[in-house]
Amino acid sequence: MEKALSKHKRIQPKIIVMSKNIFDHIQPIKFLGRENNQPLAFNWYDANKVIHGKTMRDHLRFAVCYWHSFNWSGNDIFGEGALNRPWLNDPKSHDYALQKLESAFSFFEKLGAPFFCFHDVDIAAYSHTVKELAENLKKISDSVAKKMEENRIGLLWGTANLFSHPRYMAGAATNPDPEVFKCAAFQVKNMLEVTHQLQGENYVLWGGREGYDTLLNTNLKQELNQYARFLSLVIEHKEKIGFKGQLLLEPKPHEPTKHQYDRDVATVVAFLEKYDLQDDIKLNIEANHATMAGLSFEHEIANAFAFDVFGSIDINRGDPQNGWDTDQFNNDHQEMTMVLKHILLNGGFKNGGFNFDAKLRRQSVDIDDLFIGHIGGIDILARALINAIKMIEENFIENFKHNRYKKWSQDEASKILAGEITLEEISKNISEPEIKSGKQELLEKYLNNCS
Ligand code: XLS
Ligand code: NI
Ligand code: NI
Repeated sequence: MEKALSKHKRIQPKIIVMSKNIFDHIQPIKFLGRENNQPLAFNWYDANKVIHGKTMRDHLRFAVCYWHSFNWSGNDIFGEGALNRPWLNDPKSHDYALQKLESAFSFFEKLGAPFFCFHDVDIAAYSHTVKELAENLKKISDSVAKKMEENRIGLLWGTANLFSHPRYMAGAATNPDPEVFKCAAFQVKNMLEVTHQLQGENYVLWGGREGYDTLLNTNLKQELNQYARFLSLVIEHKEKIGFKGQLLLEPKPHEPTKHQYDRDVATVVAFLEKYDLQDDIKLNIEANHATMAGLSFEHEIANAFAFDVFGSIDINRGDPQNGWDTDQFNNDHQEMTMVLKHILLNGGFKNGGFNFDAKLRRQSVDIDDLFIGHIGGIDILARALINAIKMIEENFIENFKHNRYKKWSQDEASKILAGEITLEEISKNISEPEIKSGKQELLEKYLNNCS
């Protein structure tokens, strides 16, 4: 994500009183079917339609994120704010935080979002000290709870921003200075408690600056030990307060640091195992982070299921022409079909869902654009869901895979897998195997026809 609060770049026209929310003129978004070409309507996502035993809403469990949609002014490293987000004129004001809340919930409701996600600093009035941030967060949390109840919107996950403030420039839990570790611990304690109060389904710990810029000044092993200790403290506190949600780490290979410790699914699995954290922490997998790591999004999902660490998804995409976290709205229904297939075959989301960690382009200055971006992304998910269910029901690919591995469930091979046969015994009964086609082109042809 872009840094949530870089107040110096945010130059907006001053609007002193905001009596209405900025989405007042938008009607609730409806499903109008595939032939309709109105921009403010769903073509594929029919929330209450039951397919494969559940409504589309319950399959996808999508969430809108606060930071990109309501906390980002459209600034980038070369340019100032360009988007109309009036409440960002005075980030320190509690009233403006309330106005942001009003507009955000109006957006969620009109879009029909069942969930949202936020960082502590996204929702509370800006403060430079952690103590004041804690007060501001406390001050607004009841209003958030009230809005959630009124609009029947759930919290997919909460998280603490441990990367924007300069105190975190050398990491939060992995900082050489224990005072920074303590500030981070304080922030996570508070945000975990607020997430609990709001009945969040998960709590995310994205390792914002847990990594290094150069090994010249970094004790990598010491930092990993600190990180693991930090996570253990969070697990203990979660149990103490009785929070039933799932803790999630979010892999990312680099940005903002040149190397992030939670590089990818495999790296995080090794870390969790080494520090014996694997029973308490699962993963929030982000599409754009997977591709930044040189892996496909589907690979990261499949790997997470293989290692039993799948939790939730941050849905977005990068741009193949550059290597950074552009966080664009997802637009590849074929890739998403494969992802949905993995999720469905593994029993669907439990606590997780699809969080739109996606943002508009800086030139998308119309208020409608925020709706259109989300509608497009949700439609891709719905289309992929329909395709994946079709593929599962037709059973062509799964049946092919089943046959490809079926000898492993028979006789001698099943005993090899069960550990009942030694290398010597295997060696006594050898014959040359039959050479068989992997049928990749056939399977690709099938996938093309399905999606
Ligand atoms: C940044 C991450 C961030 C997390 C939440 O790249 O995706 O947005 O999801 O802290
Ligand atoms: Ni990201
Ligand atoms: Ni993310």
